[in-house]
Amino acid sequence: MANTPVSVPDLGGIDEVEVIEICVKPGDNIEQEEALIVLESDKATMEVPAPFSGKVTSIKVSVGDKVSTGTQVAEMDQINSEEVANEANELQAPAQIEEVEEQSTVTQTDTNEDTEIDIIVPDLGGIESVEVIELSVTEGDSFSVEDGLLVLESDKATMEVPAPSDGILISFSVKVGDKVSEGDRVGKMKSSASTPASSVQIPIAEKSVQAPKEHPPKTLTSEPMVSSGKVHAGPAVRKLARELGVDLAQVSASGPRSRIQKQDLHDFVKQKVNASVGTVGVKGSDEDFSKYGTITQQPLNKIKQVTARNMVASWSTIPQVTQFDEADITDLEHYRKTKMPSLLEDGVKVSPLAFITKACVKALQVFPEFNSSLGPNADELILKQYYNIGIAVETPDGLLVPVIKQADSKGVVGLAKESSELAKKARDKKLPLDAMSGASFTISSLGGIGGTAFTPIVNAPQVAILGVSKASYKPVWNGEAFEPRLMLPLSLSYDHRVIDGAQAARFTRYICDILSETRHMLL
Ligand code: CAO
Repeated sequence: MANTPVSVPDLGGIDEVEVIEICVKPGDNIEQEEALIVLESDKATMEVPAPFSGKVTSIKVSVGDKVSTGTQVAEMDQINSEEVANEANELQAPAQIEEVEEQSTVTQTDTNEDTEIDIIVPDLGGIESVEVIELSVTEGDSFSVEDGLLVLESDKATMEVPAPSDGILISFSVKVGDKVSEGDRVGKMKSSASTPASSVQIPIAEKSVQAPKEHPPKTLTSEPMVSSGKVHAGPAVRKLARELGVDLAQVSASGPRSRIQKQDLHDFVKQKVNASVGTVGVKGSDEDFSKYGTITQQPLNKIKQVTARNMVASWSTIPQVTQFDEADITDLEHYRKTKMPSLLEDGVKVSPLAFITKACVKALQVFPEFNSSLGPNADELILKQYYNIGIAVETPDGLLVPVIKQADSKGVVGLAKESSELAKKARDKKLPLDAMSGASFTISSLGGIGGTAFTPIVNAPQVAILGVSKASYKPVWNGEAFEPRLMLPLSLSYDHRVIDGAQAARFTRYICDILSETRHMLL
C-alpha cells in the first residue's frame, strides 16, 4: 500500500517526547522492525520501528521536534501491499515498542541521613526482563540525584536507572549482562538525603527526594575509556556499537544532549579504519580513469598484495632513514674474476652478492643492534645471536625474500650457491614457507640491473636493510692523482627508533672497508 502513515505508538502515559535521531531517509528500503526514528524522554530512549518491510516515502518530523502518541512521523510504501491491505488502518508501530517509564524505585531501610537504601529496578512498562548493559558508577563513587547509576536495555529501548537522591554507591549486586526484572534489587547505596519512611516506592521522575548536595557528584567523564552513564545513545546505536566492538565512551556525540548518533559511530569507525590503513590495508584510488582515456584492469596476485601490505605497514610504522656510501671493490672484483671459479657446478656463479653478504655478517657481529628487533612495547631491543640473511629476489610473480640461515657459518662459495639455489626456487615457485622466515637482516641487490642508489624499505620487524646498486668506475683521488676505481653504491635504510644516524654511517662505512680490503674476505 502506498504512502501508509506511520505514527508514534502508545507512549504509556508520557505526554511528549523528543525526536533525537532520524535513522532513515526517503527512498530507503527497510525491513520490518528496523528503526525509523529514535525518541527520547528525560530518562528513556525508544525506537519507532517500521511496521512492515518497505520503502520510506517521506519523513514528517525533524530532529528536535516534540511528538506524542499518534503523531505521524513517516510514510512508507509496503513491499507487498495486497498481503497487508487489512492492516492499513492500524499502522501505528507494533506493540513491542518498549516505552520505559520514568519510574524507578528505591526501598529505604532507614530514615536517618546517610542511610542505606536498595537500588530497585523501576517499572519497566510491561517488559518482563531487561539486560544490564552498563554499570555507570563504581563502589565508593558519589553522585547526585538523577545521575544514571546503571543502564538497562531491552530489544528496542534503553533506560538509565537514575539515582533517587544524592549518595554514594555501596555495591551492585548485578553485573553487565545480567537479566533483571521490575522490582529486582540491583544494588545498595548510601543516601545523603533525608527521605520518607522505609519501603516507600519513590518515582524517580518526582524530585521529592532531592537533598542538599553534600557529596559533590563525581565527574564520570574524567574516567578514561570507561563506559559510563554519561554515554547517551539509543538502543540501535548501542547494538551497532556492540556488533562493531566499539566502546561508546570513545565516540564523540553530535546529537542533542550529547547523544551519540549512528552517524557518529560510522564516522568513528571510518576514522579508525583510515588511521590503521597503514598497518592493515592498502588503499588504492577510486578515481574513474576511463574518463581520461582507455584503461585495462589487471588483478594483483597474492604475492604482490602481501608485499604491498607489508610495505605499507613498514613505511607507516617505522621512521626510516637511508644512509648512502660507496665501497671501492676494484681489488675485490679483480680477485673474484681471477681467483674464483668462473662457474661452480650447475652453472652457479659467485657474484658480488656473496661477498656483500659475508661483509654484512661481519658488520652485524660488530654492530649487534643492526641484527635486532624492537620488543612488543618498543621499550626493549631483542638482540639476535644468529645471522640469517634475507635476500630479496625478483620473480615474475613479485618480490620474494628467501633466507640464508646461519650465514655466519658459510663461506663465500657456500653463500653464492645457497643464494643462487634459493633464487631459482623462488622463481620456480618451489620455495617452502619456512625458507622465507627468520631473517635478521636483509639485502636487496639491484646491482645486476643498474641504478646509482635507491631507498629500500626496512623489512619489519628487522631494523635495517642494505640496498646494493650497480658498481661503476669513478675517478678517485689517491692523494696524488685521480685513479679509476670500481665503486659499489650501498644504501642502508634503518629504523631510526633503534639506530642513530652516526651508527648507521659507521656500520655502512665498516661494510665498505671490508669490501675494499680483499683479505677480509679470505678470512
Ligand atoms: N655491480 C655490478 N655488477 C653486478 C652487481 C653490482 N652490484 N651485482 C651483480 N652484478 C653482476 C653480476 O656479477 C652478474 O654479472 P655476470 O653475469 O657478468 O657475472 C650480473 O650482474 C647479474 O647478476 P644477478 O643479478 O644475476 O646475480 P646477483 O647474485 O647479483 O643477484 C639476485 C641475485 C637474486 C639478488 C638478483 O637476481 C635479483 O633478483 N635482484 C633483484 C632484487 C630486487 O628486486 N630488489 C628490489 C627489492 S625492493 O628493495
